[in-house]
Amino acid sequence: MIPVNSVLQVGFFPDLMQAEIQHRLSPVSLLDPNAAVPAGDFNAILVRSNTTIPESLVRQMPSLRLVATCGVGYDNLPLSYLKEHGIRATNTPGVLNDAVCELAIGMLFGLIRQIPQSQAFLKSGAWSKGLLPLTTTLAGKKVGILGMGRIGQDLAKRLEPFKVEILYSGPSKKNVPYRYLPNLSELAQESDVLFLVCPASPATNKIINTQILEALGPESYLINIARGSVVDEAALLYALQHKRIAGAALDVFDNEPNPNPEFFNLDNLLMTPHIGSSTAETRVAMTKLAVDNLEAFFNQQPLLTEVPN
Ligand code: 8YV
Repeated sequence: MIPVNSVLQVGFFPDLMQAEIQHRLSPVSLLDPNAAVPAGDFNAILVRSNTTIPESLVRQMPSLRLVATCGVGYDNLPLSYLKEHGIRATNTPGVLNDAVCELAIGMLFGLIRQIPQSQAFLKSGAWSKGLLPLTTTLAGKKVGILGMGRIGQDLAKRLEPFKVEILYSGPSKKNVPYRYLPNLSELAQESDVLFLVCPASPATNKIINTQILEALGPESYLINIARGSVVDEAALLYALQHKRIAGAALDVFDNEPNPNPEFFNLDNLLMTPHIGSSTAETRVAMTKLAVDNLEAFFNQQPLLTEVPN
């Protein structure tokens, strides 16, 4: 049982997620995380990973003991403040891997086979007048993955049948049958396609910079399904504008939901508005897991998926 008025729900949740929440608890809603906390004695926050919880908000909540974020990423939480004050946090790993990997594979082929450009060509009536430029085959290529965690491993398994060699980088070697390259520059140099699947953290902030993009080179592609902060966007913009890399696919950006409009003018960039986990099944599963964590907390049971902090 989750006590009435014990949970502050911060930010907007789409209908399907909200229905799942209402079914199981009666939160007090605060749409704007920068607004004053409504009167009440809240023990927990429920939030989505696209809403940042400012430290100023949690400072107003002396009884806060748990923050449950609906998302695998938790860069939206003021982790050092939470740690300092013994406030625990949960996220929703695992349940979104399928949706995120499916999008990643879709972006890969959309990008290298130029599916959006091909549809535009067809719809424009140009088919009867000319030919599209030839694209490139994935088979036989090397695919790099930065971040061989849960999602990275699921993505690698899905890539295997495409007859590619899989390489990866990250802070440590994993027990996986792929070649480990601790040096990101070397990974970029060897990869024909480089997927970013690592968590956002101070260590990965703008880790994809000019040097890495130059190492990737004019024949290779970058795909970011992690967080915008992992990429130095000015460097990427330059690399795309000057064809220093072959192309990119981005599901995530700095300054969401208003990415830099200079990205909109590029024909070697495929963009989606952070839809990695946005399937109905996945969003329900994420909400369920977030609420399961709240329930475990209020029932004094072990948390199901606690954020390491
Ligand atoms: C969504 C995500 O943006 O899980 C994450 O970390 O980035 C995505 O699933 C988010 O969860 C929206 O609620």
